[in-house]
Amino acid sequence: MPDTKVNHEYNAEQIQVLEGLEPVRKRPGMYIGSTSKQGLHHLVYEIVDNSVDEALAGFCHNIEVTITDDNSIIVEDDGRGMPVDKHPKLGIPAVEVIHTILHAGGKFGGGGYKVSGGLHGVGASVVNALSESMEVRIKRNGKIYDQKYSRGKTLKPLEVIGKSDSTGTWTKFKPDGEIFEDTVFDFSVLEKSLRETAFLNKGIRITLTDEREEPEKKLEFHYEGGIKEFVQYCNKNKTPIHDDIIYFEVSRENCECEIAMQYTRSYSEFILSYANNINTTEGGTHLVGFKTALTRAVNDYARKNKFLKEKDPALTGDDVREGLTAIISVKLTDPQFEGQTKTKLGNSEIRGFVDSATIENVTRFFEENPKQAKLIMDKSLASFRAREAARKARDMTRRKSVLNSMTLPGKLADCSEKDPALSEIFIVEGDSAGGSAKEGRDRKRQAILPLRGKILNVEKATYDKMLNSEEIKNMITAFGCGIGNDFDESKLRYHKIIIMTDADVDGAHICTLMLTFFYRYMRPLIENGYVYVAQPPLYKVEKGKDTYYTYSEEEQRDLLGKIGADKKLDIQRYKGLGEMDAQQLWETTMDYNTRTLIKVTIEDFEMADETFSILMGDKVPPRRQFIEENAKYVDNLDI
Ligand code: 28F
Repeated sequence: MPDTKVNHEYNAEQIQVLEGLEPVRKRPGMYIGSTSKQGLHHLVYEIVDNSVDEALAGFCHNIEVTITDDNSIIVEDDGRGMPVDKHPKLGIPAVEVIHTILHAGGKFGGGGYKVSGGLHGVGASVVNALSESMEVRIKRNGKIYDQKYSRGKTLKPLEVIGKSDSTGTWTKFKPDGEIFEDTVFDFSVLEKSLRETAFLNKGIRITLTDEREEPEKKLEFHYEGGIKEFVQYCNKNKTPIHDDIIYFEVSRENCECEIAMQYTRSYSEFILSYANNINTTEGGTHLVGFKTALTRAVNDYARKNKFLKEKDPALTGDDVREGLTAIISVKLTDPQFEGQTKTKLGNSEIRGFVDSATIENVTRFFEENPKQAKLIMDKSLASFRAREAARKARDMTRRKSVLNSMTLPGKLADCSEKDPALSEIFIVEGDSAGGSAKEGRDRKRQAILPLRGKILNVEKATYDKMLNSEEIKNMITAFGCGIGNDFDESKLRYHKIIIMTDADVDGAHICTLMLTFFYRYMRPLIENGYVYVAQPPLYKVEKGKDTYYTYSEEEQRDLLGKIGADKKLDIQRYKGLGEMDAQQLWETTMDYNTRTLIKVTIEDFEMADETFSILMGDKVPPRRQFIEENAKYVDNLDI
């Protein structure tokens, strides 16, 4: 008997090969985050990232993404083409290894650094596992190679299907309906992601085509200016306070840092940070390095040039970032992602790297551009002074105990229920509607706070001006949860805050003004789903003794079609809430069993911030265009 013991020990890679892609189909969320729409679109980013890697290596300049009419995706690049030579150990072509073995493609560990990757470059094999069909065509060595797969399985060996004098990789995949409940791609989601990718990788040309449209819709993203143009794009609805976009990039052996920034008249900061093209929404060491260095740079320059006197306290991070739009992008070989959603950069060495890059370059910009530096100093000082004034105003109002007063506003008709989870407050436009709402409501659980006319636009008001607005103070007092840094959700007195305004443009504007206030000073109210918009009826239709209410033009047309216009119809188009009596307002808009409420959610920070800047900022054309495009009532007011 041979005495050699058969070694049944498999190493990790061999286990991976044996397991194939089954683990991916069993727990797709582990690899692409979720199987919702977000996960579906993640498949595209994985494939595009492979082309982006090829571009970052300097071999690919064009990436074309196509949504076909059956919701397949085609991604094509003009890189070198995936390798097709046989894998020494596995005996199959490299392209097949990349598509059928998990974490294959050698993009981990060895070779150049992986500078991109959705959920950190799990790449083509995961997409293959989650697609009912996948095909790759490679132009390389003067030939066109082709291979097809399905649900991670190879359908037939790699074959040559033609000749070509160019190189590149073409991939087509159709997501598996057994994995994804919804396999319809959203053009705007891909548009946003590909535009961002183009900004983050200057010079790359990315096109997105939607063949489901007639004629087909096509967009191209190409930014030689990279993140400088990203800052311009973010500021398109804001007013910069200095001409140049501050830009610098610093490289070191294993990492590079690129930063673009510009101050605007806005009162809020807008900073996006990326690591290897991944949007680090939870921040991390690169963002911390940038923020601390910027605060130091502004304070040092302010003191040195006498913008700050010796005895003045230092400007805070909030002061120096007020109105700042900035893009921080770092690329490194071994990114450590932490946090709830793995979008927080953990590499400690990056903090010092970004800090020194920032202090050096921002200080140099100030010294070389004293006029622009002065504008920035003035902005930060104005923020400091407004904060000081607000602190005094807050102290003063605290003395008057507005912010956490026990005395509720006189105009509030409170409810008797003391459990916030069962209580709701209607913020009603106009005294007459307020009167009907008070009369028609459920006094146990429904409170009414009438608002008189438009409320202050907090997007353009300083803190102390905001605190002087009667309407704003009434809402702060009625809600009981405080604002800004003092916000305490546990003190919220109502778990439904329902905005009830007229179904016309004025009403929409008042609703937006209120949402702006909530977004800027009580953002968790929106983030945690406490804010709703009431849906009053547009029409009342009476036919004989029957009364119907409709809530949209479409519903009205359907109703008229259904009940027919044979007998006399009495149709009333509601111009405002005030035209309804208490009973009608109750049964159409407030009754728990018959009303429709729209929950307000923040779909994503950028979109919300852009929307508020368009609607509430100081540039008129974008606002007019936005309202024209969106004035019709949407099903779910996703801001
Ligand atoms: C539509 C999707 O996937 N493009 C790609 C390349 C090029 C090379 C490559 C890819 C295995 C471990 C290195 C070619 N020649 N588009 C794409 N283009 N992968 S994926 O190599 C993968 C190797 O890492 C390539 C010489 N070196 C690299």
